[in-house]
Amino acid sequence: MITDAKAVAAHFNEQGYAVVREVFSKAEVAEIERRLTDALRTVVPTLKAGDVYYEDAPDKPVKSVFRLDQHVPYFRQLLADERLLRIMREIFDGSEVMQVGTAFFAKAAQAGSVTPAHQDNAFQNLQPPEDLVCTIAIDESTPANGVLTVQAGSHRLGLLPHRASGVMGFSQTLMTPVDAALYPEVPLCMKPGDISLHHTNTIHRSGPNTTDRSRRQLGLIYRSARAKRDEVGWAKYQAELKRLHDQHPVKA
Ligand SMILES: O=C(O)CCC(=O)C(=O)O
Repeated sequence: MITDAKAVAAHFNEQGYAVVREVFSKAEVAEIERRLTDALRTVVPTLKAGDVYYEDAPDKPVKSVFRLDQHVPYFRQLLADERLLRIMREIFDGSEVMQVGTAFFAKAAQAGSVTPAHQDNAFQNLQPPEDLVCTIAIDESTPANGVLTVQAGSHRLGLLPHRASGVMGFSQTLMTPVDAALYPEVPLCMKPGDISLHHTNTIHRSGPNTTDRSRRQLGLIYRSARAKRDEVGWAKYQAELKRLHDQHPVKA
């Protein structure tokens, strides 16, 4: 239960991340899981490159799916969950909260691949950087199945230089690693129904899934209405994305 949205916002503002336990009940997680399974069967096969990515493994399991909320009303409703919006209003302190969209990360059993270290703002190009991902755990996450790992306090560094990663679905990675002694790595180990939040400038990464069980997480992206896109940075990122997609067909 979220009892204190102010405390969550204070931790988030200080550390660039927060974890809140048991926000969604078992029944709610089962419903999210059912809707995802449904969408993976009906919607995902129709999606264009850039909205879905597959792992480079023999059976090509789904790696990530973006903007499902534009296809399935259930996911739009999930973005409007009042428990989550209460936290967002505290974090974005007085600004209108934009419900931007969803990002599903499947991290399939034995096939889920590495997410290179990055700041989401290298993709989003927002100023001020008032944007975050609220991640709902569908499966338990552990170091062995590729837990999402953040560097505490790194959101205060601003947007750092990135380079092309060559990784489909995460086309940008940090140019230079940031000292983990100064900005300690925190694995956001979660149980189904827990949520985590990370700031758009918080450095994060995840390892491969070496286990027999998936590590599915559904990200919900929220933004303050104050955040505006830097169109030059955005155009540069879009060009890099196009180059990557031209080189790799959807199920490559
Ligand atoms: O699930 C992952 O490994 C990466 C997730 C991520 O990069 C994000 O939510 O911004």
